[in-house]
Amino acid sequence: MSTPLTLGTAGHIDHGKTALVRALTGRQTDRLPEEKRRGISIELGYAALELPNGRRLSVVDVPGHERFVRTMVAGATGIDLYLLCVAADDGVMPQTREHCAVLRHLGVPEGVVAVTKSDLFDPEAAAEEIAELMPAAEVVAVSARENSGVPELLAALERSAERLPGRVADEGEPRLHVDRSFTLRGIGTVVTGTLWSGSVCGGDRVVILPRGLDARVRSVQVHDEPVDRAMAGQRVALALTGVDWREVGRGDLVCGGESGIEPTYRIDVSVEFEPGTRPRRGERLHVHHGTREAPARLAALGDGLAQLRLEAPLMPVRGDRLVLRRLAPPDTIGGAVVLDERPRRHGPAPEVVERLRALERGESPPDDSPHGPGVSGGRVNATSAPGASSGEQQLDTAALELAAMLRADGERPRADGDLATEAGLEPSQAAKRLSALVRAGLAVRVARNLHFDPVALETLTARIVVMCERDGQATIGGVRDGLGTTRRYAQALLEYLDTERVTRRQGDSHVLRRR
Ligand SMILES: Nc1nc2c(ncn2[C@@H]2O[C@H](COP(=O)(O)OP(=O)(O)O)[C@@H](O)[C@H]2O)c(=O)[nH]1
Ligand SMILES: [Mg+2]
Repeated sequence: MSTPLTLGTAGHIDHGKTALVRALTGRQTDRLPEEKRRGISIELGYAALELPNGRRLSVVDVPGHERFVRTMVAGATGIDLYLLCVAADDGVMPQTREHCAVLRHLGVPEGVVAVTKSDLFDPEAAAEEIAELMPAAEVVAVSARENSGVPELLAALERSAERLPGRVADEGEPRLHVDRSFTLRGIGTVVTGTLWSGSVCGGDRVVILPRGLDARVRSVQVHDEPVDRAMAGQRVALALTGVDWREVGRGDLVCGGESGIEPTYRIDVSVEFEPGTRPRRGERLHVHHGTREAPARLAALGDGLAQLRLEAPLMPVRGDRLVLRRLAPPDTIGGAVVLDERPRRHGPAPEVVERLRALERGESPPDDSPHGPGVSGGRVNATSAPGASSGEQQLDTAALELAAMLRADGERPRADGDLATEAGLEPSQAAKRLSALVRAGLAVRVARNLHFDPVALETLTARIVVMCERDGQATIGGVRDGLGTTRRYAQALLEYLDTERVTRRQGDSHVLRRR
């Protein structure tokens, strides 16, 4: 059996990614009402693709909107090959470039470029721009409307898949970065994601990080079909017992009980920046790993090495790839490879560089010192660990519990007071932890006494923006009905978008500001 592979789409908004996935797989991956009506992808979409030679690929369809690059990164993480779509009439656009940078820094070397909409426009000019941007890639002109170019595209994907080195079967402990969790009647908690390494089968004990929850795998599915064992490279759905579906979500890591992976707030890396985009000294960046992200500051160590000091935990392993994004103006500015996932806090020094270079070569340095503080047994449990300086505050279990509640509440989070009661905290203690979560990017304060999970808020924002684009404006009543929510949430969201300068109030309605 050939090794399982996952294919991810990439490319600017409206460049025909979702239409092409549909032409290839028969599956409509846009599911939200706004996605269907406006034809804009907001969430990740999934489908299975069987190539003519019988090889099966998992397909992840990503959004192209500039606001959703973090969703794109979460979808592109763990993919083996890309399908970059460039519209013949538009050519290379900003998110074409940014998605290419993300793919490069994630280390996805293989894939095919489709010049889409070639029924509308001669694909030649777009093909020339692509040759400059991705000189090594095969380029195929297609039209999803006329279903032309599809056999050629499939053949190019087959060739691309064959060039991949292929994974070693059963490489180590299982690691699955969760992109969704939900509950199914009669089955219970289900999480999905791409299995990065190892294999999983029913009965396995797993740990869910960063909170360190124990669970057991009840059953495993790949593309809606039950399997005995899922292998690295497959998109997998795991039914879990021992955890509620609301306790797990996008950004979490499901790993083997013996993996030894622990959440960390510091990572030593080798970095590479896009031309002309070095971060300013002390600039706050976003570090993306797996389906999770954390704000961080980068301390240069010299010689292309750096220490990332994180404000929220990540769960990387040596050799993993990270994507570095700038917040304002938002853009992907580089990538990094993990050399030490739990270093001490240190600055530039010859012995630091020497040690990291040794790790990079795969050697374990003689003085392999004990790891940094603050985490043990896979659980984050120190508020402020000894050795961590101010500005490197770590989140305690109560904070992570509040974050998990917000994530579970999704589009309708309970008020701050109810969060405190549920967690058994005094309001002032809860407020402190909510502020820490906001600083760490794990919660967003939307109104007095109301916080949202950032992923849920991003989707809601997107849906409201799409409504505004469609109707020219949005009202409280319109948002309430459109989102199927209550007046209270609709009002809080619109006022929040005004203060964030996404929209502007005009009488009783809110209109989009020009970006
Ligand atoms: N004429 C033509 N229109 C297309 C083609 N592919 C997509 N479209 C249209 O372009 C718009 C955007 O397509 P979509 O697949 O949603 O783009 P995405 O944002 O990249 O996923 C939709 O209105 C599609 O119907 C094509 O091959 N030819
Ligand atoms: Mg789309």
